[in-house]
Amino acid sequence: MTVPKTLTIAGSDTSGGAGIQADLKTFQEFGVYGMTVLTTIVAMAPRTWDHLVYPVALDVVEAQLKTVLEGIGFDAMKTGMLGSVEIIELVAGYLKKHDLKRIVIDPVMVCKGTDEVLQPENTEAMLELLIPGADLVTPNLFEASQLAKTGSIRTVEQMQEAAAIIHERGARHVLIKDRGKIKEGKAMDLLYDGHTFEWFETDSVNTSFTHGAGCTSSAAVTAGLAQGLSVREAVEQAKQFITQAIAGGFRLNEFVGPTLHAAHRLQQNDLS
Ligand code: PXL
Repeated sequence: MTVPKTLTIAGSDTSGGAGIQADLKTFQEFGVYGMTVLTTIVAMAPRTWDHLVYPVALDVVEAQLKTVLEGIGFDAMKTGMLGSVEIIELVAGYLKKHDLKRIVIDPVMVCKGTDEVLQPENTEAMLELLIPGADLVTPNLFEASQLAKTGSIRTVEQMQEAAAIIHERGARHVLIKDRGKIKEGKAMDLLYDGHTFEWFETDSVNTSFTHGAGCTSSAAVTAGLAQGLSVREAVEQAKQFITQAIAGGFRLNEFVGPTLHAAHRLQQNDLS
């Protein structure tokens, strides 16, 4: 039996719901083998939940990249929080050098709850260095508005316009994800391949326990690509998975509630 191999190049979310933890849990749920290159460690102040972000030293990131890219290989990979322009440059250099395929770029800019980009220079570096080689870019509405340099996105037409602009920057597919802002009560995701706008629509689950949803959804698409699905098929499979994970979202403490990665295999009774 050949086991599909996936890689995530991302940050560690100490609280376990997002980042590399979400990616590995998701890979496991799909039965694919997960590997990691850790770029940043995020800890939280216990009384305020202010995020403390510690980038991993560049030579340590490089040693990890070499381990996987030169020592093992993969069937599909994704990026998450990359932490600094230097890390983005390093990762982009390795992806190019090895002519890698099935690359998902999740353009993480902030953690949930804030609409302020911590490091705007990272957005520019992602646009220049990572988007052009991506098979799929998976921004939420906010990240899409930053990448496309549009104002805030509120309508179906604005979502399509942003997808087209990001596609122009060199991504082969763009998946923009929304929950409730475009159409009340709906989670509307838009996939654009340069020719067709395709909508994936579900009822929006009424919960604020969605921490890590973006990471989980892009990891689910990555797992599908590693299994040999097309981008479209992988997006469809991931949409079902993330909808269930959000439905199983739970309170971790007074500040945060993550999605439940195992939700798709649990009965409704187990979740309530
Ligand atoms: O959800 C965005 C995100 C991504 N990666 C890491 C994070 C977070 C938010 O907390 O900590 C490592």
